[in-house]
Amino acid sequence: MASEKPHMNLAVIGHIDHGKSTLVGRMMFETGAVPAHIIEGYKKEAESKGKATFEFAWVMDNLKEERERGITIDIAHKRFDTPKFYFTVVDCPGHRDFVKNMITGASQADAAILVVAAPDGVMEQTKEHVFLARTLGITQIIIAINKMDAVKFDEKRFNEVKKDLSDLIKMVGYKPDETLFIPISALGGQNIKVISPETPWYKGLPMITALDTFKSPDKPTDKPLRLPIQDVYSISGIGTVPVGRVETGIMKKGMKVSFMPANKDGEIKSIEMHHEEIPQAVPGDNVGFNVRGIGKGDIRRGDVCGPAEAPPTVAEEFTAQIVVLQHPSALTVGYTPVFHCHTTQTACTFMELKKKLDPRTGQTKEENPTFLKTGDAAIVVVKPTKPMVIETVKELPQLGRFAVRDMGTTIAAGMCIAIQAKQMR
Ligand SMILES: Nc1nc2c(ncn2[C@@H]2O[C@H](COP(=O)(O)OP(=O)(O)OP(=O)(O)O)[C@@H](O)[C@H]2O)c(=O)[nH]1
Ligand SMILES: [Mg+2]
Repeated sequence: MASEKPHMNLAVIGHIDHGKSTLVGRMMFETGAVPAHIIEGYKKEAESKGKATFEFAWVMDNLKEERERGITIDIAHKRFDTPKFYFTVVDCPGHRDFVKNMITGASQADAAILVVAAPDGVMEQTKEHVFLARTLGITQIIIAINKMDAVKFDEKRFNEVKKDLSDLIKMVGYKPDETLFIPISALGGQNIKVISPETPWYKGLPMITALDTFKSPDKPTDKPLRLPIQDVYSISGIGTVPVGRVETGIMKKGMKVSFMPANKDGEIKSIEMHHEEIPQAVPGDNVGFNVRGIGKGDIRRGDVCGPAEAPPTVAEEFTAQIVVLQHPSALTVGYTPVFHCHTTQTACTFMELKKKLDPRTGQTKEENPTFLKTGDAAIVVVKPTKPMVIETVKELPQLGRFAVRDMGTTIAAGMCIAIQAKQMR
């Protein structure tokens, strides 16, 4: 059954072993999404395998290798409810070898919890994840200062870590004064559902209540329609039926639409969702629709449907801010990997490396660098090898973010900040 509550995709990020999976397991337990006997079972099994204290993490870490190594490798999706929202939680791995999986997780998220262990404080992947979260467009973040039991629930240590984190998040553009910092123990359960007597000095909200301070992701219905095509079917007696998810705007029956970069026009005859005809589709709706004037061969996956009077933007070139995650050597002008953006996969050439940025601060480190390597953030100019729709993150964030892949790995992630549009008509 579809829930009546608004839906939020929540990423849980932070350095390895800081307790992300344990926190997610704990929140699922406290909200009733996982029953006590399951945790009890994991507890016995984990103890017998020399992995005591991992019972909550095991709710998330289902892979055999994850359990043996006691780390998260791939992202996992789980659902739980608070009074206001239903959350799909994406538990991200903290290990540096699995940052690409963290990116996939973060790119699906509306908000994030950053988990930082009180004994360690800010570590390498704390910084990296914060920067990536910001680059990937996560604007809402709550900070959990975890393992407070391991520092005897000491207010002084909490304030030290909070201070370092405030400096860090401020550098990438989050506002520390508007951010909640919560002292918790994911393992012990303190300040998760209710405020614990162990932290009489803490005057804020417990974790689960704090989640309800997030603002629901707005349904961008006031923007022009953008529906990236996932597939195109030809159904006898009906005609051409493209399918896809409405990212922005509203699709209505009778509407005149354009498909770009195919540059084909048509009129919406009918819209169907879950095998029922509907008069209009809004952001988040996965629909099939029948268009008058379009043949099956005219459009394909990666084309984007928009209103005829405000068609999707086809880029001649675009300027992007990227973060290089993993490149065996150096990324230079002329390099042509595949950009994955909405439903399109298009090879694009790096035309210009404009500036290298400090990934921790976003400040310019070098003008016109000759190459970029793993860990670098940069502003670059990119040219698609064939026509492709992309929009600026400022106008239509849903169509402005991308991942860059080559030979089966994610090389970089980024967002489009300016477009030199191609004249289509
Ligand atoms: N003392 C204490 N230990 C904790 C707490 N939360 C988690 N841990 C322990 O920290 C270890 C790592 O926990 P995980 O939840 O697997 O950490 P993670 O951040 O998901 O790790 P990766 O997914 O590999 O990045 C386990 O031994 C947990 O029991 C806590 O509140 N207090
Ligand atoms: Mg984990």
